Amino acid sequence: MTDLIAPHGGELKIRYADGETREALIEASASLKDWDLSHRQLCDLELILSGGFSPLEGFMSQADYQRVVEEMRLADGTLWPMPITLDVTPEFADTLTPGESIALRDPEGLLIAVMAVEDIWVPDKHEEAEAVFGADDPAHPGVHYLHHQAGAVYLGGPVVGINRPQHYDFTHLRHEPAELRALFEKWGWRRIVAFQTRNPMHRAHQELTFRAAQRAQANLLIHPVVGMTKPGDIDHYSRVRCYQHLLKHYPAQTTALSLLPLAMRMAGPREALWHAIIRKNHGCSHFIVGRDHAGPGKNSQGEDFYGPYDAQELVARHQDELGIEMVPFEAMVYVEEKAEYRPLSEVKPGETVLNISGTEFRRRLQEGLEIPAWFSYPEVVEELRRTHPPRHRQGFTVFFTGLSGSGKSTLANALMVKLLERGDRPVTLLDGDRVRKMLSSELGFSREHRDLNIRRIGYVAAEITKHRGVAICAPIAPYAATRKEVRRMISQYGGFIEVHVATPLEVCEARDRKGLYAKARAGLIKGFTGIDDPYEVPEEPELRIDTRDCTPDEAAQEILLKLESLGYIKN
Ligand code: PPS
Repeated sequence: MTDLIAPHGGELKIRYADGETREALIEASASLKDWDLSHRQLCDLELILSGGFSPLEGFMSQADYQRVVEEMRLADGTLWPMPITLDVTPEFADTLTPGESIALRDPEGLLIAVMAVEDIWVPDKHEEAEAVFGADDPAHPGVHYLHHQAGAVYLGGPVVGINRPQHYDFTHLRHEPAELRALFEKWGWRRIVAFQTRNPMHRAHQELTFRAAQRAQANLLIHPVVGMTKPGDIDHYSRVRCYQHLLKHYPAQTTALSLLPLAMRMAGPREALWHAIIRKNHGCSHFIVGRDHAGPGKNSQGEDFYGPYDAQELVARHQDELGIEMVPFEAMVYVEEKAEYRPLSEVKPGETVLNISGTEFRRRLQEGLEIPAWFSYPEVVEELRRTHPPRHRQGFTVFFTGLSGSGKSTLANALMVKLLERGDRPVTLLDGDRVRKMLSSELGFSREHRDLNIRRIGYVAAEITKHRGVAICAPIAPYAATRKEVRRMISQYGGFIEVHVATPLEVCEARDRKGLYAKARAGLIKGFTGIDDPYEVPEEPELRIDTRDCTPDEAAQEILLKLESLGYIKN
């Protein structure tokens, strides 16, 4: 392992083993317990190993963690605002004794590092949320992750790297801190200002970064996060293609693009401080902190978690010991009369300011509306339109739910035929009975089996939706929580329209097409939905249809109208 001295302060703790040590560790790992890293843990580990998180030498000990949470400092007093811990399940933790080493593996089983477990403890997550995120509010994505995804027990201890985490995308744009520092030296870049982003960059960002570089008399490093960002963000593949287009709009040889495999926490001020330290480790001398840096949006009360310039204030307060200089920037806005961008405070009275918020931009993309040339570059917009088409070109799922005999299959078939008649997209029908034959033939009707069945349907429908087709599902799907899960799985790729086929039990039972209600009443079938197994009525479906009130044709028309009003079909 090598420690490099950075041109802008601090040593780089590179944690990869080489030669004999590596061979010996690989051999020893055969008898170690394995921990399969989550995506976030893999991102953290990659930056620990490469020195991006210097001076950390592993996942934090309890003493480091505690002081970081309380004071933003490691136990030795070094400024470090973010807990970096290895969270595991209590079951796994119970098998360990302090002093033992464990093998850290990626999802494919590749050995990434060996960790010497020194500390094992149960953290107070409420305290962590309050201190690190400023609120124990699940509306905060970092807090949500902490309570719902992170394991209950933390492990701390140094790590030694064996294999670099594998990346197959944009490999020419990925640089470890030492590589970036070497490139800066080769290019003769002495002052470098880094720009952090998790979003596509438009003209305002180009203006802001260009001005920041001028102000700092520095070269510019566009350093976007491609590890984990805020759920719902635009995927990094599309973003990187946009950054590549944008690069052409800077003067030649002044600006570079490099991708950072960071898992963001959206912790606003603390996160800004952390981002600055990471950029220092990557050899940068300056770091841009803009308005609402790493802001997570609104809290449960509908208010912003942090003030717009809280991040700048916190970084300014620690400027002297940071070893990297902040370049604070306020929002850049477009002044219509002058056809130019300016910082908000430089707008003169009477001038017209134009701005399109991120939310408004996404709406315009979704609805295929105009995005003006003053806002973004045509190549960038075209790139985003290609991967984020308007709703009428996205896929969607119509998810029928209702009692046996309520008419789900009839409606699903009628809808399928009408959509096929239109010919806009390929249509797949995942009818309850057919799914039970083709995907779930081994399953019965216990709660566990029903859930598994619905999850399988959700998975297939999500894939179809992702590929811009139409999935029509028609299972009973009696449990609200599972339907909600399926909605979440599918909505990230396109539309999810839940249709409650609300035909009352008496009517379904009177119809009893398959004779199953009679059998259920006679006790010949156990756990029959509506008889001796619950059906949880959907609270807010997109549509509720009672088949007593309309023909299948009318019901299908009603669904088509709904799809039209939501923008998924266009006449
Ligand atoms: S679930 O709960 O969503 O997994 O059910 P699903 O896959 O849609 O399967 C429902 C069909 O299976 C028949 N069947 C039962 N339904 C409910 N409860 C029990 N115990 C049961 N046993 C068999 C029934 O014919 C359902 O068909 P539909 O088309 O809904 O009438």
